[in-house]
Amino acid sequence: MPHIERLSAILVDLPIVRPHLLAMTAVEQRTLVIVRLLCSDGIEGLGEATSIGGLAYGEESPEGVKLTIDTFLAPALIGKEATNINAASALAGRVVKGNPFAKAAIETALLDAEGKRRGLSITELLGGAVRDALPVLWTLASGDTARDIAEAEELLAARRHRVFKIKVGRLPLSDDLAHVLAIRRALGDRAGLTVDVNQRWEEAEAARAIATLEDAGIDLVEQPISKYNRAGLARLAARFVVPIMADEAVCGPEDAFDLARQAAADIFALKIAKSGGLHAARRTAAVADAAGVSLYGGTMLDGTIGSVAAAHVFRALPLLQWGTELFGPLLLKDDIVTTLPEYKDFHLHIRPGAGLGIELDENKLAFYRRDRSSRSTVGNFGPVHHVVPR
Ligand code: MUC
Ligand code: MG
Repeated sequence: MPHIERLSAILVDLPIVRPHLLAMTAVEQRTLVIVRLLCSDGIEGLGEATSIGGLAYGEESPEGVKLTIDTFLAPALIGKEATNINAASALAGRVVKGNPFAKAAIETALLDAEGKRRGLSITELLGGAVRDALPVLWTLASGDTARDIAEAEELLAARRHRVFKIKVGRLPLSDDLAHVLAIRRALGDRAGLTVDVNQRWEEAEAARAIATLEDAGIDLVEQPISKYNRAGLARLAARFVVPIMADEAVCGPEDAFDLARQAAADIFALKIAKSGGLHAARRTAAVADAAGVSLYGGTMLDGTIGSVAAAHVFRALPLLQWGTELFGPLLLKDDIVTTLPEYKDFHLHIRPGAGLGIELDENKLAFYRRDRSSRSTVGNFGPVHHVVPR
């Protein structure tokens, strides 16, 4: 049986197409942790972890993920069987409490390696695809109403996205609502719109704001109040017809169970990173299904490896009522992989192939890794693949 021979975590800093403004932080670039897991049979698995705004959004940073892997997870896992992913995940859970992003990156790499070994995609390892292409929205978060509208128009015309998530919570409530209503007026019924508050409103202002958003025909309201105020989420979910989605509040299956028990959300945003891995995300989804809560395929603005890993899970879910937001690769101005997913006709299509179906671009990795020895590597790689809003 092949064992895990080497496990490394590489910090990579990538430029993005425009700043991405959320309630709690302005994202100016993306830092990814790329996991390379080499097995004794010569097969290498890839994984990725990332965060939004360092520690501004959640409790794990890329630097912390690297430290957790280098210091705790790699020493425990090296020498262990590479093909027994459940045993490796259980061991990771024993030596490290919390740190779901680091664990998800390692489980991704183990599944990628196992898929390559067996000649199967990760979706196939998970039992097969229920759907191939995934609906994918785009987030309007430039911080400027006119620019958001122009961006949406361009992406509608390119048939890349027809649902847009609007980030609010940075501005006074009346300004935020004016921003959403202006986008609604401009796009009319040509696009679906959702709103993500990233926990910023108090319950009373959320109630006022959601009444306006509901009247304006917004499709769903994401994490309007603190993730800790589950009773408040339940009151909002009971009060309004527009569905309330839990994002920061729902990480693993235990959160899903408690939120469902309290009827605190109509929809869960599922993410492999916050669940702690691909299997844990599936367990979270199973709780939602059992409780009658709908599912949405979320992102931490993952790069291509993280997004494609999530796509493999989302393709295999029995139910995925609200599509996905796996647009992270499109936010990047340049990438460190050669195999890019395809975005067309409002859907994400991942490439066929064993494991993740992704190859690293070693030159770009050498250029963008934070610990590169010098800038001597030529960095003028030209534009990436996509129709990119500017
Ligand atoms: C979040 O809270 O949803 C996902 C898409 C996006 O624009 O921000 C992230 C995080
Ligand atoms: Mg969110």
